[in-house]
Amino acid sequence: MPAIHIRRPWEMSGRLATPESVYVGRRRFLKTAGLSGLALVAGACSDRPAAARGTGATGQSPASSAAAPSQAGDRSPLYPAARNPAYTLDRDLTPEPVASNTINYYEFSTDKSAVTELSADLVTEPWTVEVTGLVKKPRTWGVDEILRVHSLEERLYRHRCVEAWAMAVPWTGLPLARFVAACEPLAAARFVRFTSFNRPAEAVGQRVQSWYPWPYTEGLSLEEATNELALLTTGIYGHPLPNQHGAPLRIVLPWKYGYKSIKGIVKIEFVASRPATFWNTVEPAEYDFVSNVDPGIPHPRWSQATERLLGTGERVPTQIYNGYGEQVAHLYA
Ligand SMILES: Nc1nc2c(c(=O)[nH]1)N[C@H]1C(S)=C(S)[C@@H](COP(=O)(O)O)O[C@H]1N2
Ligand SMILES: [Mo]
Repeated sequence: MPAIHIRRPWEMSGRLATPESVYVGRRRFLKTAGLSGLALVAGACSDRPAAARGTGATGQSPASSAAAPSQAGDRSPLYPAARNPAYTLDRDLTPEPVASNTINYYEFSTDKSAVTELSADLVTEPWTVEVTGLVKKPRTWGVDEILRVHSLEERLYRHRCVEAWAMAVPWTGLPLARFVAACEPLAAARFVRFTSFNRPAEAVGQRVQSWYPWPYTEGLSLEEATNELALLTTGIYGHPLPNQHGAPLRIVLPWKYGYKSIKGIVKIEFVASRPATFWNTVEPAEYDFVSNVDPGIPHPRWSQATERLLGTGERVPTQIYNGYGEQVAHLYA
């Protein structure tokens, strides 16, 4: 760490996690650390109503230093957000250049190393998310409005793709549970359905792979969506999401295979019955609705017993629920 930077308690990295200076780059880290100091001051005298700031589904106040952006498009002062120390890792963080250039995002390409370049021109500002279905508060939200109402936090999570590669990443977002609570689902709502953008003009993978059932959709039970781990995500590595990681809004579900963590969300719908999903529609025998990480259930075409860490290539045993059983096992008892 640079000697002049004194770490605040919320910046402490998880056990064995790589310091921020490694993944952000020293100069940019110093810059963002400075901005974060300003954000702390601004946050303290923010004009957001206290009620609107939210206390989190668990009743704990979110550990965040983030201030509200002053206008649409002004998102970067929110980063880096305060790290929630509850989520620690048993492995090093994946270096950002590795994580950001090995990407599944079929709207752009099935070539993991091509997605970053091909997604660069997706227009993400302005961006709205329609909340609809069985809720008391249906409405269309601008992403910047969401960020004005809800404060952000950073979490270090393991990520496990169904293809048996894995990484560990610092995400920035807000508990999906808090967003869901603000929508006030009706008693009849039992599932949440998420839909990604459908813009073949901007997404070459949607143009040339017309056999896929675009747009990409995913779904969760309401209990899963309101589990503490489910993160409505707007940032990664201490800055807003780049397009390849699902800008400006995605979810992250660290106990499930990566394809459940849908990117580029434009619609969140509360429904009574289990919705169809993209991969389950394409290949139902290989990708089920629940898709929890489970080393004991092989994919029909390969074992899930171990995973390969991006960057080092090291093979490590896969853990049930990707190591998050404490938080989620009760959902499947
Ligand atoms: N809309 C959309 N979301 C998606 C995908 C996709 O193709 N389209 N791929 C999924 C898969 S398989 C994985 S592993 C992760 C990878 O992206 P990440 O590295 O940004 O998490 O995104 C998931 N979300
Ligand atoms: Mo994946």
